[in-house]
Amino acid sequence: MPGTATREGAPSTAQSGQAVGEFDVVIVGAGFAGMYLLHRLRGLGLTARIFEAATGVGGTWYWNRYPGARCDVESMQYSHSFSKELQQEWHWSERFAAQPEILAYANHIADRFDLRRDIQFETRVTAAHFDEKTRRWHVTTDRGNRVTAQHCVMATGCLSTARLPDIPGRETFAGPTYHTGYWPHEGVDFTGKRVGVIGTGSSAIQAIPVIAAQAAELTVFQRTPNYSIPSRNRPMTPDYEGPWKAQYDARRAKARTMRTGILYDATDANYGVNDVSAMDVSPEERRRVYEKRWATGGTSFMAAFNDLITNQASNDTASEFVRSKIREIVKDPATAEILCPTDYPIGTKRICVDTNYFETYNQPNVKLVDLKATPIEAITPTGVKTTSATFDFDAIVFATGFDAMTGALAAIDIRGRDGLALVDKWEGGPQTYLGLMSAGMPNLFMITGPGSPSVLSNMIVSIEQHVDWMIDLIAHMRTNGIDTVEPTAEAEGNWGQHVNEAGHRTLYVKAASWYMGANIPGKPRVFMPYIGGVGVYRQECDAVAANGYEGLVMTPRNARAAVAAE
Ligand code: N01
Repeated sequence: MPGTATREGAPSTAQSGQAVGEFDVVIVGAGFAGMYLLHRLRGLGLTARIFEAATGVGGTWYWNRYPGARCDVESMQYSHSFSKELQQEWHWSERFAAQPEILAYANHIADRFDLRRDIQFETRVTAAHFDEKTRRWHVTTDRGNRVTAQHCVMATGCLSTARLPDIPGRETFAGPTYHTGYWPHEGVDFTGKRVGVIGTGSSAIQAIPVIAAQAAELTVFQRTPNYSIPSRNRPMTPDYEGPWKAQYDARRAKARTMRTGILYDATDANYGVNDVSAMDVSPEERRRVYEKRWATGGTSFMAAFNDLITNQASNDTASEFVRSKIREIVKDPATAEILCPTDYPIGTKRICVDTNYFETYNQPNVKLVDLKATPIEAITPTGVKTTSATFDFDAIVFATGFDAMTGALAAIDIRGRDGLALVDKWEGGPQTYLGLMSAGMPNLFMITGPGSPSVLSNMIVSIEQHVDWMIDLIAHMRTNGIDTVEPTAEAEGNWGQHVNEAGHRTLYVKAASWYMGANIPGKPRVFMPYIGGVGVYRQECDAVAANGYEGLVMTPRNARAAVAAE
């Protein structure tokens, strides 16, 4: 795919022990979603095989090894709840764990639950075709595997297809280039180097302070400034960890009912969500609330009032507060102004969380280039040329994001009934039922797919909910002799409308964000995730199941014999 980065590190020879034959379920991806699904499928006594492109487990945490990478959901909550022993035994060393610790956790899960024997690494699934006669998926890989399965599950992640921008001359740069999403495993030493970073999203905002601490000179190329809140990360203490572990079941249960699947403050009566409009309090009270949230740190800033994402006037107060903080922190007024976002509401592009991001621009070795004023013309063998200057670098870092939510699915040749290609069906934007299935694609599931809360939520909470729901459905099919399941076109259309209407009731649609597909030229502008909230969404999924899997068509096994005999 043009403009898509290639992943490094995959060996050119096929590994031994390739999967052949038949499985109940083929899973694509060995991140948290694929691994938990495999574990649950074994519990049902089903055979499953994961194909994973990487050399190890961990998904996004395997690939995103850039300096400063860490999660902005607290580790006590960005972790699995399905095993009481696991959640009691595992110790997180910080409030927000860094990438190596999260990857170690993923590896621990693979070992603890003996998952590796059913995972084939270094193998990319290239195609999945539904065979109408046998009602099985035929899955092929770049290692020459040809396997069949009753079910095929895309556990491919929402932010797994990295994107390199189509800047003229990109290939001509003589020095090394890196993408944050495919960072070399051995790390990169920028000591004494002149480094250019292109992009200022969440990844860049985490990486820039760390790179600036090493590099001789760092130049940041910013097209759109971002709102960022300090993380206030700190070491885990027994005082914090103890109550969480003692009350894990109750707290996890509560988190599942929240809009984002997160308890911002587990000890607060309202769990850190201030159920008051920003317009219903005085300017002094608003400032007090924002100051407190700023001091607390993290994404709970967006829960400071209950209408920041729906009411422009309320949002304006939060946006202005963050701009005032940027102006306070950044000493050079001109640089501060360039760093202040002004043309979209706070939170409508993914809110960023940082450690010393704005402070970094006070360092003498750090420069900011405003691409709105002076766009990049080209990348040259020696660096970057904008409309007003040339910059020489020893290395360039692309922090330019992902083909989000649909990119990983579009990279696989997925064909359902009558050869229907998923990419053709989704030409105008993704169409799903509950973000879990798509009409015309029997027995094909997505975990945290478009149309589900996914990227607007604590991903592990959403992954567990999707997998648990899917497992119940597969068990129901087995018990009742059902061969295939797929949504009706009507149910899918209604769900799509519901997702769209929910998005348009918010300010999210005002930003040119990757939520809207706006970062990929030519991608349809559709608000892809479901903003209804994790708690509401769970109720909706549970109601579908309770109503006999409303909206899904189930074909019994005996109908298969009839088709085969035709
Ligand atoms: O990617 P992004 P990301 N010339 O798409 C710029 C999650 N995440 O990897 O906004 C110049 O946000 C682009 O500019 P613009 C999180 O969900 C989580 O940073 O298009 N610049 C933008 O500044 C996050 O949202 C965590 O104008 C170009 C940047 O590149 C998601 O991953 C940490 C350009 C891309 O930002 C993606 O974040 C990290 C061009 N041609 C990531 N093309 C945590 O949990 C693009 N840009 C903390």
